[in-house]
Amino acid sequence: MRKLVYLSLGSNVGDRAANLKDAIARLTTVGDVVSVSSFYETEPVEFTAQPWFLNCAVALETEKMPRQLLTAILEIEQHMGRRRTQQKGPRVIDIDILLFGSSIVDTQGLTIPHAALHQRRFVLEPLAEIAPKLRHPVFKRTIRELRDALPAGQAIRRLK
Ligand code: PH2
Ligand code: MG
Ligand code: MG
Repeated sequence: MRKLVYLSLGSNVGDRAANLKDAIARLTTVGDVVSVSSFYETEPVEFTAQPWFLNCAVALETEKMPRQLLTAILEIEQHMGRRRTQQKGPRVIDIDILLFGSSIVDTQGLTIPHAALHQRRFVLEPLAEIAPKLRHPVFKRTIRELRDALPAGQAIRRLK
């Protein structure tokens, strides 16, 4: 069964835009990339002593099950040179599963919807660009509503 999945991509090491584009190209081996948001320059959150990120959101249609998708994504991160050193620290590429159809998954190493999605402007702003009316299956709020409910802060700038 084909599912519509939403991903968040981020990079803050090397040529960030080239890294996002490379990851998007590699995702075409996992499914059909049906939309890509603008790229956004974003202030680092949670672990703040690191360079600013470039983030975007991607909609992907895939036959894969959540675990298989996670495995494919981790492989792409590996092949692009991601080395897990410091948690939430600088990275060439990070690909996170935000939403997987309307599925709710909570298992070791995989939580869908992404546990921090509703708190992060660097996720909600790009996602609201490509899927404003999409509804969060747990909070029952649309992505636009979640974006509008964020407290002030978390600087973000949309690139052309
Ligand atoms: N990713 C994190 C932690 N902080 N901040 C921004 N702006 N963008 C990110 O992609 C990001 C972050 C952990 O994955
Ligand atoms: Mg992440
Ligand atoms: Mg990740």
